[in-house]
Amino acid sequence: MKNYKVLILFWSFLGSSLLAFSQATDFVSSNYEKSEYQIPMRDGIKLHTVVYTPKDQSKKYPFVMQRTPYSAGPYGEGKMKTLLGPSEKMMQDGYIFVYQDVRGRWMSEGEYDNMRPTVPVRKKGSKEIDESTDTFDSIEWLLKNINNHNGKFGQWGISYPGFYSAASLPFAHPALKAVSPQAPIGDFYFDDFHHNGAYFLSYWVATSVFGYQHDGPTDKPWYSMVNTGTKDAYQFFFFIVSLKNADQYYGEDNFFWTQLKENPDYNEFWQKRSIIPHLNDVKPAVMTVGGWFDAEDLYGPLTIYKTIEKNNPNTYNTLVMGPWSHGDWARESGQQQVSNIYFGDSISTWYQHHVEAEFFEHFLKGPADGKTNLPEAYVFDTGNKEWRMFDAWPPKEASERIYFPHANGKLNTQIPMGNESSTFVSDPSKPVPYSPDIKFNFTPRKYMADDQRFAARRPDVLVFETDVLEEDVTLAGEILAKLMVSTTETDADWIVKLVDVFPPDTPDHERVQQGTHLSNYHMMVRSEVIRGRYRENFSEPKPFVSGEKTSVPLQLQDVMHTFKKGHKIQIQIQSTWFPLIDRNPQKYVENIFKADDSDFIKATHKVYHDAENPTAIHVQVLK
Ligand code: PG9
Repeated sequence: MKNYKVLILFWSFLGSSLLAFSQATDFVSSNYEKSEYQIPMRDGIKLHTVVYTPKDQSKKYPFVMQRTPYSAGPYGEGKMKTLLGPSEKMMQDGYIFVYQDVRGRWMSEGEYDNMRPTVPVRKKGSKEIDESTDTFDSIEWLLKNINNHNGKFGQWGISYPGFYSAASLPFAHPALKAVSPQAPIGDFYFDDFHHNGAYFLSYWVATSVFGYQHDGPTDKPWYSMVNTGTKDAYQFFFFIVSLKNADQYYGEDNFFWTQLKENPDYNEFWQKRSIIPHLNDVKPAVMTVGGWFDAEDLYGPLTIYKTIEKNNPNTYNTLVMGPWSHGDWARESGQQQVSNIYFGDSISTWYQHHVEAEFFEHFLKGPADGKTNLPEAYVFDTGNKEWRMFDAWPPKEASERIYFPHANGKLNTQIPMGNESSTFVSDPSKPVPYSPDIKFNFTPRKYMADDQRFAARRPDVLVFETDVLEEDVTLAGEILAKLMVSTTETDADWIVKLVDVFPPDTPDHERVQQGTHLSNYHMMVRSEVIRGRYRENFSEPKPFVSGEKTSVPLQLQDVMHTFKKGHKIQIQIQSTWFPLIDRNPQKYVENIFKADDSDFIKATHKVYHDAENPTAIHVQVLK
């Protein structure tokens, strides 16, 4: 009987999906015309640009553009996208939607450069290019060559397209009025491929996509993914041991793999690729969007928003942070859920209609006076599961609180007495998994709210937790872990996790994954790593002195989370996180990408809880 039911469910799902697909395609082809252009940039390189214009020519429309490395296709006569723009709502509202292959990708000419550096100064008549000049030249051409527009441009994009949106802000074209960088990459040393100097091994397969130059405009992929031969990433990378053994998969022709290996420190190569230093004199209105459980780009949205706010006090600049994984806000699954945590129904649709569409409507079709009905910060409390509105982010009304881990496993606001410490053996040959699941993904995702009991019960993960809370505790804003540590060796990674421990009587909902329950669930709220050699300076690595008590400050990304009465606040500290990140040999070597297998050694680490200079977790609390 059960199989019969599954079969009915499958066919009805398939039927409704096909219906939705055909309705969407029908809507686009019934209401929009598509045309394709090779737009010349100031240096002569042509960028392939696909333009969808409303058939109803009774009114003039603004443009809304996306620049992407992931293809502006489908290409060719009569082949249409099924969805135009950030949402169905905006597709139905009517805009001229523009999709462009960025330089060096797909049907565009030129050479690709990951996170292409922004040219810091504009010299009149110069042929120097960057993503901002390519956007400027494209807007200039489209204004002149596309009919029936109202002279205003918007831009949006998620992830890499989010970076291209943010990269359009320096020296923006005057017609560019509204930009929404969504999960934008801010800096590849703190987003995606690295966090604080630790290489994200979980991005290794993606090096194929961004590591090869195409031979010229093409509508077919020019790269291929590595066949790893297994669905178990932990197994695959475990047997690779040192990253130099991965060279068998990526040769010299993978320019990005070479760049990653040759630039382990935060040097000029990465610094000049960050968009953060260029967010001055921003003229367009900006609405930055991100997800609290975005495993790919969380540094980007928060840092871009804060930097624009700091450098451009008179610019319309707002932030939306929802209960989302990477890009969830662009799709509606009905029930918004990350890992096993359910946040509510139709949250993405509500955002698309009442936030995103409002922003673009106001600045591209409306009064554009900044008097939107939107707050400075629309932020979802992932514990109370409700939206909050603030007139600043982080909220001015939050105050600092310091939690101290103690040798007895407690976490509280009492400064430790005495000279105690917690000790564990960190063994690269038995690294702590970053997830309880067996998988091999293109990029990490689900772990951001996974149950952390699998780790808490290991001897190489230190666990500190409060007593059961007698009242709600709301964390809102930045978190700084001031670790006081030592190691018997000369290098170490430090991972800190902030965990919400649910009460034992928490009931399951029907979509909890097999093998766990919400009873006593250890929900990951926030986590972060620092490669210890960069504790003083990301550009100047420094070994540890064996046995010497050392300060390691670790900034975790912001949170908005209420730990409810009856829950516990838990901190976990560990030194391996595999294969989310690569393994630290724990013996200091010049470049970990080139370590020998024999360099990987066990180490005994200490975390200090002494009165003089204790390990401390600084949080911001909303009363
Ligand atoms: N930030 C995402 C990513 C960049 C590079 C490699 C893999 C993923 C993204 O653009 O989706």
